Amino acid sequence: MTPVTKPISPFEGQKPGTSGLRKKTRVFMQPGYVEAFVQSIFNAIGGCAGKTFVIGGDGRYFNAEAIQTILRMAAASGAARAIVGQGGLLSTPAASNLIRVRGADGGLILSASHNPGGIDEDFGLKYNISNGGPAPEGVTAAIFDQTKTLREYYTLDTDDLDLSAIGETTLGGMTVEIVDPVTDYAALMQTLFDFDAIRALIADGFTLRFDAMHAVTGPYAKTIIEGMLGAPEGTVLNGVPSVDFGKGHPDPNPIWAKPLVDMVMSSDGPDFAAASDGDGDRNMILGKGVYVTPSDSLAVLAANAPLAPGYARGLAGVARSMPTSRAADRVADKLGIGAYETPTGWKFFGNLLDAGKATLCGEESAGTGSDHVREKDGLWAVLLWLNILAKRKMSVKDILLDHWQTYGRDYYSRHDYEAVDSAVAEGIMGDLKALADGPLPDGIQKIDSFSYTDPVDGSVSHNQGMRVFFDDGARAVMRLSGTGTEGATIRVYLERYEVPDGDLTNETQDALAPIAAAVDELTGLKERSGRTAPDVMT
Ligand code: VG1
Ligand code: CO
Repeated sequence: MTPVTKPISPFEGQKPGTSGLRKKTRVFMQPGYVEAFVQSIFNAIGGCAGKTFVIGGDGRYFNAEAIQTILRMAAASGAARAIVGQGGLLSTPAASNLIRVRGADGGLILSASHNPGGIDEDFGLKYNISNGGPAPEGVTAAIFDQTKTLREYYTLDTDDLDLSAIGETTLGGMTVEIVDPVTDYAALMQTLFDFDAIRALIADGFTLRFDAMHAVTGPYAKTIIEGMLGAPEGTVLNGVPSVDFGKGHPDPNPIWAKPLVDMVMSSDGPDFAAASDGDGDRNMILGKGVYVTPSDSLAVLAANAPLAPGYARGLAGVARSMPTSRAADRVADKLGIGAYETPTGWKFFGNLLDAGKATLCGEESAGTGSDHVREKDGLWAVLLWLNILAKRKMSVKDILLDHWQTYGRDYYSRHDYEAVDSAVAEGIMGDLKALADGPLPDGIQKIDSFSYTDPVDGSVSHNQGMRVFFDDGARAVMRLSGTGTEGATIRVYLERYEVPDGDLTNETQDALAPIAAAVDELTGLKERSGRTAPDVMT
């Protein structure tokens, strides 16, 4: 079968954001759009000859079609092997794992993660490198450069492959290997956690629910939680992946997973509940009567990780994205290990993990992970929590309270203003930046724009969010989302520290109201964006 060369004109705006290229599904469905981006990836990485790629996605609308296109193009460009999740499904952490265990050269992951799916919703595509992690900025910049000058792409004129049957087949000169998406991932989890202890906890009457939100983690959670750990059938909710995620937002936060939150807040609710997002890399943790903020979850996991066999030797360091609360730093400080602050987006953790500087990483956006893969990992976080609960034999609420009594509490919340006019949002951010040079209003100690120098390769990333430090130690951060597909989303991150013997059980929004008001006064956020309140508070 001979490869065919087809002419193509560049598409505007194929610039990868925080996590790959995300656009409306109909944008991706334009003739040649996927081809242009995929060829740009292949060109940017120096071609495909002899390479092995892992390919899979979260199962959203257009997932299967995009995979067929990628397979034809990879084969036409001389790739040796494509490892594809059965039915085109692979969670993001499972794809990361497969790249690593199979020694693949890279991976193409089809997902818009927590964004809704469907023909009128969102689609996404990102490239991961051979360490299993998202392409770093140098690579995404090279891909974007290619998209601007692309003139042709290579493909085969063939029928679609059947992705439903496990086994090997060929496409041109490329071997296509369809694998069970769960097997290798489940085996990895078994090496990290004390499955016997968790199984005993559940057998002892501990109750839990896992909401897969109609997204990719359903099959993973069923195999691991209901199968290997023996939780009763029905423990996994919304466990069958659907192309439009049941018309919901597959975003595991108290807004979009409200039914689960309501369940654990009721008197006859389960002891533990969790949810994950479209592509399975995010997690939300709940205990009876309590929501654990992602920032607190990272800190609690860091303090307790050695209770799990995979981390028994202790942690090398902990890394968090800049907007994530400083709770994890307090744990690192006490343990005498490194604490790292990176820009938003998992790609910035890759070097720290590869260099063995950080063992655990986390983001306030419900992302936690470790050096077991190079992506955040929703189910991994759930299993680590279960392992800790099985060992400590305390409720989630008591573990959290005990943590605050030891380290103090970082009251934390993120307020999102969605689909704001882009020019207005840019104006708000620009004006805040101009304020940084002072004179500063009363009560504010410093305003700066966060820049990051990677401690491993020295690369520098500027403009990663505005930070406002208040005299009393509180902090607010503002940045624009890099994953949205409509207008601009302004994210405002608020935090305030309370000492261990202080008032640890305030209502979060009450505790942060003065900081939210100060941000509004400083930026004119509400008036300028035309909102009276945030669209989402997590
Ligand atoms: C958001 C989160 C960020 C996360 C990214 C990808 O980015 O804030 O922490 O890494 O989504 O997560 P932004 O630029 O919209 O703030 V996922 O699970 O959507 O791939
Ligand atoms: Co995700």
